[in-house]
Amino acid sequence: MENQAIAALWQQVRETNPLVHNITNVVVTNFTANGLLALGASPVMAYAKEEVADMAAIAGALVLNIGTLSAGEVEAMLLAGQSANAHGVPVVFDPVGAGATAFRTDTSRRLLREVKVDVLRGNAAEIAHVVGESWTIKGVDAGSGGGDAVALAQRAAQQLGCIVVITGEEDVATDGDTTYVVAGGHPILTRVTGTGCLLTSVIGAFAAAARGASRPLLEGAVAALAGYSVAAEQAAGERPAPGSFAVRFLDRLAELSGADIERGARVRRV
Ligand code: ATP
Ligand code: TZP
Ligand code: MG
Ligand code: MG
Repeated sequence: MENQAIAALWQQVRETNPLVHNITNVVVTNFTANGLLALGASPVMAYAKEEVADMAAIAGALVLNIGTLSAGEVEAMLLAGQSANAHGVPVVFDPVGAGATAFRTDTSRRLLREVKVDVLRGNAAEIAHVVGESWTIKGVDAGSGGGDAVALAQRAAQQLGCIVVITGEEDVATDGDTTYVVAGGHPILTRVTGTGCLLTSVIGAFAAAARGASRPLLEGAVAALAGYSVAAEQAAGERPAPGSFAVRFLDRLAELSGADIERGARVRRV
């Protein structure tokens, strides 16, 4: 995928201002809404089972995130997901902490069984546990499992029949057939909570934009990863610290130009 096509999708998000319906966790709600607004998307958080089907039906994308899940929220996610499926709205899923507890692992598998998920995004440990493989995990953080993230993503995509994105020092995005690796970003991202969750919602915005532009969803996911990494590098600067980085990162998401992406995006097909 060429950097020019990535820049065009960033432009598409800003021009089309897609509505992204998030059912996400209490830790990252505000950061996610601000990140999507900075990007040029339109966030909405709606959780009540009385309304989630209606909201998902009119959204450009639905993002499900089990970071602080409860039984009632899982019920709402199933209703929202099934409504999104019925209306052709792309669904992006972040299985936060899958593998850390049985409830998270079982819920992730149930959502993937009962909702047609278009893009699954997590760290390597989460994705491994969703598909029944092992990887060390510590709470909602990936741990230092080691292993081949590209091969894991490809196996998961083939098993689940969806696009799988595994993030870390380098990010992988694959539909099980075509695979991209995105380099860049900055380790400071791991010291600000919600940077993974926001990325999942940003992938939601790009899924909506890709669909609107009749581009493959895989390209949307890759464009999200690549621009996000460039924005993080710019925000980190010389001596990054978590608090000021979080603020500067929102600014860079808002101001990232097509030229920045064409110069800075580091995507390779493997
Ligand atoms: P974890 O809980 O393991 O931190 P996460 O859900 O927060 O996972 P990350 O894997 O941290 O998600 O990904 C969030 C963003 O941080 C992505 O853009 C990813 O590329 C970036 N990132 C993570 N680790 C690094 C690193 N060591 N160097 C550069 N970028 C990184
Ligand atoms: N606990 C439950 S959800 C959550 C924490 C700390 C946020 C995780 O965010 P991310 O983006 O996966 O780092
Ligand atoms: Mg992280
Ligand atoms: Mg996460």
